[in-house]
Amino acid sequence: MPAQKQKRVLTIQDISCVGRCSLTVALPIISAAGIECSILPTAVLSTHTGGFEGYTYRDLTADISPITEHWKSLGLKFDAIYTGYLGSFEQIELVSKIFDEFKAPGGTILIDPVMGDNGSLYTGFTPEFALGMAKLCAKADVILPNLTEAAFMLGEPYRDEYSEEDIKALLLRLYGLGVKEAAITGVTYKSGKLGVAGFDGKKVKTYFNKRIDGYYHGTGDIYASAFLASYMKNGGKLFSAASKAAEFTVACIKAKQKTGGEARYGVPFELCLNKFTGSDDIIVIPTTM
Ligand code: PXL
Repeated sequence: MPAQKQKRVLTIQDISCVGRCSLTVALPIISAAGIECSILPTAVLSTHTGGFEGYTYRDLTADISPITEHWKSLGLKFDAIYTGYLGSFEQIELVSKIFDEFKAPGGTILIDPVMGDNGSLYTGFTPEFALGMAKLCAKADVILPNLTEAAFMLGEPYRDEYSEEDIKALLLRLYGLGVKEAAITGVTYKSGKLGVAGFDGKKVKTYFNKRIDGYYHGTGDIYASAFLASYMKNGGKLFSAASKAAEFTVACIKAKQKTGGEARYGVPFELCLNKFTGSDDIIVIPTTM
């Protein structure tokens, strides 16, 4: 039997200590899928910024280069590098170098350009930063913006309504940023439904679920983490990963409806991990690489 190697991911985003988003969801979800998950925290916050007052923010930009220098001395490479919430132009520059230096041959760069939702940017982000993120996307294999992030990255006004044709055109413009594949989340042109629309460089496909009203914090990060896990397991199939991640996210939202609790504390994805690990489609079978 040839030696078998488990896949190893690096995810780069903040640690929001409380509030179930960014690293506190990415690490358990990717790990549950049987993939080794290494982390590079960009900042430590007492809570995320969406709905809490008085949160602390420790910027870790100065630690990034010493950490990556050490990794270089170890000869580390990653089968995928997945970025989420980044806090500054300097971090975008550092991440761009990390892509060049640490992606294993044949590896995947996934950018979730976490910056805003429902037409507005999160606290601390500017339209200029969104354009910086768009530039970084030229190095991505896959990007997963929501409609707000897509509009800001393209320097376009956010609209309250997007038709099917609008979404297709948006996907093509995102592709024009230099990405290989893109999926837009939060697509609503089918009445009573919420979906994701993907473009793999050849065709556009959509996946819709029954729309669940309300705001569920952290579900974008849950979606991206589940997407990555599924994408790595299935050999890089955009549409299948996009729909599996949507199913998992919907399960997490349904669990929140059962447990209740404030939206700002996120959704109880922990209660759904068994579903995730239990699926042959998602567990990673070690590959020869
Ligand atoms: O879930 C996205 C996210 C990640 N990290 C931080 C945030 C947010 C959204 O508000 O504030 C720090």
